Amino acid sequence: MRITDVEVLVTCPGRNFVTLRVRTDEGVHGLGDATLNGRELAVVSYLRDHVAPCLIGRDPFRIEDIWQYLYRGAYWRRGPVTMTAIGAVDMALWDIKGKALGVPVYELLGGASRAGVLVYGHASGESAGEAVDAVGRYLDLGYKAVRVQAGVPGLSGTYGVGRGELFYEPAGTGLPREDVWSAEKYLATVPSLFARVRDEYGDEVRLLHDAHHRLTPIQAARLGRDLEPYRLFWLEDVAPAEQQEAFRLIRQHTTTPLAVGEIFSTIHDATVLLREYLIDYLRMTVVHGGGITHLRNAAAYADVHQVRTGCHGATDLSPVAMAAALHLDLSIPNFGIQEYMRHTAETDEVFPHAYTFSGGYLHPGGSPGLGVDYRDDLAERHPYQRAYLPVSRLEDGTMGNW
Ligand code: KDG
Ligand code: MG
Repeated sequence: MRITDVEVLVTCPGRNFVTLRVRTDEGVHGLGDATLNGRELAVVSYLRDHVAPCLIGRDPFRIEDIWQYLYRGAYWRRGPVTMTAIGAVDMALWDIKGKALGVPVYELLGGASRAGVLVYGHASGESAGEAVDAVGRYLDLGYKAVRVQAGVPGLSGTYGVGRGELFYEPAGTGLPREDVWSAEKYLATVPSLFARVRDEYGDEVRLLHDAHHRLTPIQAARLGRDLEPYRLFWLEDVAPAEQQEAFRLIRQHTTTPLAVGEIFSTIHDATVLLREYLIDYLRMTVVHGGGITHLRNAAAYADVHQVRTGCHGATDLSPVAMAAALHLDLSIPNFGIQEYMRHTAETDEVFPHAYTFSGGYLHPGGSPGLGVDYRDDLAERHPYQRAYLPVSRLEDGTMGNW
């Protein structure tokens, strides 16, 4: 089998997605997600101008060799644009191999290690009361784990607070929106939010929270300690993820489990965190972390350090990346949890998929390959629209971390 064509497809069914389609001389094609939120067209060019010409004529079954060729061969390694592009190619090749052999990708990865993939949903509200009510709606849908975020009084546009009942979409069209941030105001509200959620729903539901890289190490340590009575499943990105050494201080102060890694592009971003047992969950994902091939290696390295996976699964990861994550989640020994931010109906129509949700678990389904299609006819109705994540300023106007 040979690769004959590589297409980079851009569509905006409610938000932008970049999809790679790799075609072969035997009529089998594979899909990969190449979406990098707010920097989509950089990956389009990387793939179209620099990667696609190198793939034509290659054997798509040689997944590992092509991964190494793209990673080692570029000389310029790592970084989100490079690793998203490699990730998209890698997903598409696993998809082709599964389809050609007539098996779902998880069978190629060693088979199912569990019956389903535990997921968490996103409950949020402008006020703590609204967020508490939103948790109830997720529990009614069968979720066993819920991330909880609430607006902070006095601050506009707090991270994680969604529109509508089930959807959260931080990216907006046009230039970046500017939000206002105060760690002091935030820290004063989070513990009481979780006290209310535990009071209302008891101890069984797994609760998660994302601080989105905004605290200093000592603020992060304090938040972790203040949340201990509410036994969180995890506290995510409690300090900027690239400051691995900062987690030494945080870890000394709190037993709240920590999750980091959605912005990591290779395992080299997490070596201190893992080797020194500073985190409990690794959030790297297939699309921004070099595909199934690299994430499988990263998960194995995490497993050696008793760290479980908790793959990023926000709306900016297309259903193709979600499916790829689910095949990996189902197969690896140290799976922890999968983020599942639901896509809108418009998005799901462009990407019909075999994965299904039931009773708090997702399953990738039994279709050969990844189990996701791409409807060109619908995708073409939604052309790319410039969109960005917001940026964040402190109350005095200084730039902060979004
Ligand atoms: O593109 C960035 C979003 O995916 C990110 O802000 C969402 O932090 C996030 C999460 O945990 O889903
Ligand atoms: Mg996050």
